[in-house]
Amino acid sequence: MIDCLFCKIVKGEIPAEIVQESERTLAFRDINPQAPTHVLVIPKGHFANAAELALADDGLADEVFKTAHAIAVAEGIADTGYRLVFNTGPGAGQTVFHVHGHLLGGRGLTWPPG
Ligand code: IU
Repeated sequence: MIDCLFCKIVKGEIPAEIVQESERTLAFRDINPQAPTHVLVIPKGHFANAAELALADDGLADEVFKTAHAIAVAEGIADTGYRLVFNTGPGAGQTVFHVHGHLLGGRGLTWPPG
């Protein structure tokens, strides 16, 4: 998608601190981190949100989940606990409409979220 910020990151047109890359997924650090570990995990292909991704290609959603967990292990937060959040829709705080999982950890996380 031409004007999609995360598609531009996938194409290397906008810089990002890449954490992990596979044929179909990309993970990079959030520019405005909300926790010591705050990584965004995305499919390289454009899907607006989590629902669109799961309906279009649930195998790819699976890859996104597995990538997030692998990064949690690599960052040393898998045992203490981490949060994987997919804000879906403006009412839930989604601002970039290319599906992304926020992997958050490295500090205590309270519930419910704001
Ligand atoms: P949201 O769930 O759509 O609100 O999350 C979008 C995230 O993308 C948010 O945490 C931003 O800090 C992050 N982000 C980024 O990492 N790089 C960018 O160039 C831009 C936003 I714009």
